[in-house]
Amino acid sequence: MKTERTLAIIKPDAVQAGHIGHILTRIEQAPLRIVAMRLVRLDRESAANFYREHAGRCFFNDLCQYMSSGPVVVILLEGEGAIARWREMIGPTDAAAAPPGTIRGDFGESVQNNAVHGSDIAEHARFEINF
Ligand code: DAT
Ligand code: MG
Repeated sequence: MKTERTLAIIKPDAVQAGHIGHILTRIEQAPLRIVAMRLVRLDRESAANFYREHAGRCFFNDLCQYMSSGPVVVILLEGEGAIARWREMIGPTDAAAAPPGTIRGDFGESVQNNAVHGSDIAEHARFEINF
């Protein structure tokens, strides 16, 4: 399998709830390599740009509001098949339906407040890392 880079974000709900350490532990135990990491507060415009593929969806405004509601931890990850592996570790989008053992299942609350982001495909990973 080839070495890839992907973007992870610990979202405002998980930062607020004090789950940064637990989620970083999952990353280190995977193991995925942390290449860069930063605590940032996104403004609404940056959140909208980041999620531009969803512009026009009914949940878009709430999503941008939520993503800019508090600090997030943005993490550049690297590892073998990192894109698919990270997606597997985080679980399905709806945290309420995500199985125990997945990050969203263990630390998320709902479809919107789902604790973490992960790039879904290589093309999006490239955009998100540059972002
Ligand atoms: P994922 O984050 O699993 O890649 P996505 O790209 O379909 O999911 O959606 C991006 C984010 O938008 C998701 O993490 C939470 C929010 N979202 C998606 N579908 C939603 C819905 N039906 N209601 C509310 N928020 C939603
Ligand atoms: Mg997505």
